[in-house]
Amino acid sequence: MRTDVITIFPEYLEPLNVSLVGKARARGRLDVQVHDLREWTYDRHNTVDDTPYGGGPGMVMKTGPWGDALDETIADGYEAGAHAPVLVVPTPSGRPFTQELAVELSERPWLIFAPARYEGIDRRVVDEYATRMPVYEVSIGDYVLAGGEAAVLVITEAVARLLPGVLGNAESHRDDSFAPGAMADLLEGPVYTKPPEWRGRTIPDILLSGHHSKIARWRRDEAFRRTALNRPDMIERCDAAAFDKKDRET
Ligand code: 6GU
Repeated sequence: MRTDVITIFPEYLEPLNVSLVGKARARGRLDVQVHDLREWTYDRHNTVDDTPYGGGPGMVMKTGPWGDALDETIADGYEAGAHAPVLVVPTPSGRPFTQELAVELSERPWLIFAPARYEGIDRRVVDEYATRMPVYEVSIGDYVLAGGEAAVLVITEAVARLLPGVLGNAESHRDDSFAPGAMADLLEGPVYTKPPEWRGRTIPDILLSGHHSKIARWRRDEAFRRTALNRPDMIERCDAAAFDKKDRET
């Protein structure tokens, strides 16, 4: 996969050199190109924003730098052999970023991120590129960040770990909270490792029993409990009949 990130804070994307994403890049599974939006400004002050039409607080990012940056980034990507770009615009007014959307994006060969600062990007930029490629306006949650760069980090990490050959063990995302399949619709429960006792705290006996079906049942009960506590909305949406069926099986 190729990703391009166009930003006025290239150094904000430094964490993409670290940990799982850094390894995916080092192994050649992911090519990340970070670009400074101000390279596409031609005035003395490298202006990227201006006051909003219609008045109001804050500043709006200008069409000119974004259009030139996107055109050149797209042309360079094609030149390098990339194809089928999609534009990802992080914004608190976008659709929710979910595991399902992470999977969808992980199946694309080329993502171009356009994170905004200030009050956002002039609408005409999204409208223009939407005629040329799929555009995903994405929010990472119901709160307001100062800019989309942190969202680019979040989305890139969620997507990169789904790429073939990035996680050591393909099983590693089978039981993920929000993964379709085994523990679908439940959050993950607690986990333990050695030593068996720490500061007087032991681990649940069942985990030492070697009784695999009972352990699986216990894990599911714990997952259910944690979900009920932290995400009651997910319990309301879940399929109670499917749980009852599984309980009869185990
Ligand atoms: Cl993607 N951007 C900003 N600025 N704030 C957010 C967000 C994105 N998602 C949630 N809040």
